[in-house]
Amino acid sequence: MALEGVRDIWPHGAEGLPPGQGLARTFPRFGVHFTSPLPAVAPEPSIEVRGALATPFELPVAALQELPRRTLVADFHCVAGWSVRDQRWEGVPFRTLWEDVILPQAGPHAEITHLVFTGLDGYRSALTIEDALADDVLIADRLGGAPLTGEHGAPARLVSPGQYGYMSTKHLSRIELHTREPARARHRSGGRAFLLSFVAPHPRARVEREERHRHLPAWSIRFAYRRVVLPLLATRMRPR
Ligand SMILES: Nc1nc2c(c(=O)[nH]1)N[C@H]1C(S)=C(S)[C@@H](COP(=O)(O)O)O[C@H]1N2
Ligand SMILES: [Mo]
Repeated sequence: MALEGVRDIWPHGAEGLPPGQGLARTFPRFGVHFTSPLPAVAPEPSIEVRGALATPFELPVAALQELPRRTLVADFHCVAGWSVRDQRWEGVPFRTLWEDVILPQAGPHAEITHLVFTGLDGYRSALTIEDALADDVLIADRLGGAPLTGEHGAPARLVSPGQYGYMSTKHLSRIELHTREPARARHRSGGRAFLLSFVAPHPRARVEREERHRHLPAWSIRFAYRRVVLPLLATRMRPR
């Protein structure tokens, strides 16, 4: 089912979507792992917190249940041009995790400017601290009223709906604190990853500003995605 949804994203239903986006019929599993199996999840998974902090620690994913939680309904936008509307995520606002859990363990440290979020599959995204602390950024463990499925990032994922989907690391296993922009913070370029790494992603990736890529103007890449990348993926992404 993965690719069914993005095969015909354009142009129906695009009214009111951000610039350059089309509506996907279903919320696909998408990313640099098109044909990879889902990463194995430990029976009691946890998220490592590392980098520029006094005491690195592990946060059990189960602990998300004990923190102040929030439900967030938001559209989700992939830089390749598909969007889905009104996804209902549940989890802990990242800002709550930051203020209540991470900062108390951080001790004296230089100013944090970036956070790197790594997934069990090795995927990485780097957010500026400003973007990570935005109102609508969540560490989500539920979607649509049910626990997060493997397709959408079990056991927990970052969700930053104001940014293109590549910032929203699935299968979250590590959060790193950085005091400057990390050099190699984006998707790992494995053999299968080239489709998403052939152009440098934008460091902010704000959807409303159409910040798709660091160097290329958005319009130049829309066409390539719609005519080349998505159709290619549609034939390569197999139903599981
Ligand atoms: N761990 C991990 N997270 C990831 C990806 C990935 O390949 N691995 N792909 C990203 C991209 S490009 C997008 S658009 C969204 C897609 O989320 P979905 O699979 O829930 O639709 O996940 C993002 N997070
Ligand atoms: Mo994406």
